[in-house]
Amino acid sequence: MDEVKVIEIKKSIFADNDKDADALRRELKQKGVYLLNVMSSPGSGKTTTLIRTINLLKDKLRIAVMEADIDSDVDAVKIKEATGIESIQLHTGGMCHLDAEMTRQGLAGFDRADVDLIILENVGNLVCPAEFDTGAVRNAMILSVPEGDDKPLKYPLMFTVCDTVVVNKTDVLPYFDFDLDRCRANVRLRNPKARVIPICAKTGEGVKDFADWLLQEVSDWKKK
Ligand SMILES: Nc1nc2c(ncn2[C@@H]2O[C@H](COP(=O)(O)OP(=O)(O)OP(=O)(O)O)[C@@H](O)[C@H]2O)c(=O)[nH]1
Ligand SMILES: [Mg+2]
Ligand SMILES: [Zn+2]
Repeated sequence: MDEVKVIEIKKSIFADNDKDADALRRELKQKGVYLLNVMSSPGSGKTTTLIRTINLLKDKLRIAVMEADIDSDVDAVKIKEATGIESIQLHTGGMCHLDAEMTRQGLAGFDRADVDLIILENVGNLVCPAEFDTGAVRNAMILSVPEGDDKPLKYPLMFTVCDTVVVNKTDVLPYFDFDLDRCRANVRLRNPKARVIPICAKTGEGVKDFADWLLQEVSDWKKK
């Protein structure tokens, strides 16, 4: 089994997270590193989606991944084994989200700095990760079909702060009364500009749409 670096994140001491996040965003811009923050409930398919996406993009972009979890290194190991890219595990010491200072501690753990894109898989949780700006250029979230199309109504902030909502596990649509159009309408209530991308990470269907969006994002941002 591949070995991955595990970083124990210390609780943040910064009082003003928004300021700290803006500072981190500026530092990353100077280094030319695009940070994407991916959030969702536990088990909605973040790691599976990232593996598929990275395998579509790794010849076009230099990518690294930070996996944040309360404990274990299973996700970082999975990413490394399935994609071959550098992947580090952050342990949040029980914290159910990452803020900008914690993200900074994780970023410091990378061996190499010459990457175009770092993807942060945030702790599985629809509530507080949405409250803390990590310093990412963009937030994306994954909603899986079994969770229901009403989640934008119940977790408004998550859907307000995310520009891209990936709807995963479309293979099980026949077994759930999840309506994609109703989901799109619910997402629009929270964020009229958000795009909804249906995928099946299990088979790979639709993942190219997400990968194409991300590739375009990174290249537009580099030109800014
Ligand atoms: N049927 C189906 N299962 C899927 C799909 N994508 C992921 N899964 C399964 O869902 C489970 C959770 O997937 P993960 O990718 O580990 O989800 P995660 O969001 O990273 O989970 P945490 O990191 O624990 O929050 C696994 O058993 C996956 O095989 C999909 O498109 N369809
Ligand atoms: Mg995961
Ligand atoms: Zn939290």
